[in-house]
Amino acid sequence: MRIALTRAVSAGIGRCELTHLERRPIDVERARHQHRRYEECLRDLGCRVQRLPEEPELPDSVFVEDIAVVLDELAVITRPGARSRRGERRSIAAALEPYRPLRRIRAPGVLDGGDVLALGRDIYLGLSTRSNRDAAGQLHAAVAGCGYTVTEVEFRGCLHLKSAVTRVGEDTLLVNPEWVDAGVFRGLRCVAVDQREPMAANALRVGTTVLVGAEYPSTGERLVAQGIEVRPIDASELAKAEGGLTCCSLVFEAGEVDGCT
Ligand code: CIR
Repeated sequence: MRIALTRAVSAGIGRCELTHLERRPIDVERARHQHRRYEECLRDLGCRVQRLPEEPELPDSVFVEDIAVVLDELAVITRPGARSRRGERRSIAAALEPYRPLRRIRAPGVLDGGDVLALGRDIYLGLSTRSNRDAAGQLHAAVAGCGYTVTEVEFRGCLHLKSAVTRVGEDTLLVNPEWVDAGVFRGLRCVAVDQREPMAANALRVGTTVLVGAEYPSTGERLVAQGIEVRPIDASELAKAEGGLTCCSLVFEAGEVDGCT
């Protein structure tokens, strides 16, 4: 069974962290409506949505992706780069514990899940204002026994690595080439976003379907032209908090896989 772990939008989302965006008022009810539609879409694609209750004191807590890296064999609870987000860990760890053995990133490491792009056994970690080399070493130590490699990636212009690149097919990535050098991801086909839609690269693949921001129709068309099934989804209010489509869920199979040393 495929689980999608989510969390209700915080009443405090207007006080979210912002790095590359100007602060604009966020309509909480509109954000909640969009978030519920997002969850419905995940359900429709066969996920069992497990929604954690709202955390009014944790403005960014809807962006659960940053708090854990869930692999088939284990989950790594991160140490978010923004101090204001560290209180999000307790409830995410409790929610994941029934499904996976847990490992943790510890100080001085910092890591946001949005910087982690796992492609099979190849894990790419974006070095950013939120994720550092110390955490890359800790992540490597946690997962090497399961046969994963961790490659550090430089990028620019956006918050997280997955703002710049996400997986949209078995061997296909959606990339904003202004923000990351696609040559890093050897052997994979890259589809570039329409340059008028720089934020479009954060797409969420569930099974063989890809959720793409409804605000980015031209990039969506590029994916359709590649034979990819696309679901446009409006997350424009959450985007004001600098969050995209991958950020709002942790999607994983319920059953863990044994066999790591
Ligand atoms: C933050 O700055 O932490 C939030 N306002 C946005 C986090 C978005 N998460 C993601 O891209 N994985």
